Amino acid sequence: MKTVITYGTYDLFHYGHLCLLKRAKALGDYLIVAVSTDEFNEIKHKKCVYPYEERAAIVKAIKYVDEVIPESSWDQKVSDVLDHHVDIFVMGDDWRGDFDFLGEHCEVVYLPRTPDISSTEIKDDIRGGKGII
Ligand code: C2G
Repeated sequence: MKTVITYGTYDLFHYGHLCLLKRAKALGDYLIVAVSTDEFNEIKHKKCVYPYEERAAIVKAIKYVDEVIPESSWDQKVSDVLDHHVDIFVMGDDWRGDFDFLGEHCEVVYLPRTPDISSTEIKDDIRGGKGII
């Protein structure tokens, strides 16, 4: 059984997230998604609309996802890969190169981002550019 892991904020779940998770699952048999906690998002300077519990529940409901774990620090990836016997680490290619260090523990795959969609753009669209949210 091939285990795949990926990490993300997954706020305002959108088609780009879905495409990433679908392709990540297609690389193996079991997909773990580490969803960043609200506290970790503070560190990432990412302001979320949905709290962790809701972001994690939405990701867990996606049929490609087998397990959701919290991502609470930048430094947990090596132990996650070892603890969960991960074979493949996957991220969108906006992260290309950032996680190559994991290559000594598992395969590292960067997948092309889905163009023209992001949680930030969705927020801007809803705001209509007025920044009211
Ligand atoms: N993604 C994508 N296409 C988009 C938007 C996002 O393929 N149009 C991918 C990202 O590359 C990432 C995943 O979807 O692999 C989740 O994206 P975010 O929720 O924006 O994750 P991010 O805030 O980049 O957090 O330790 C890693 C971080 O937790 C990643």
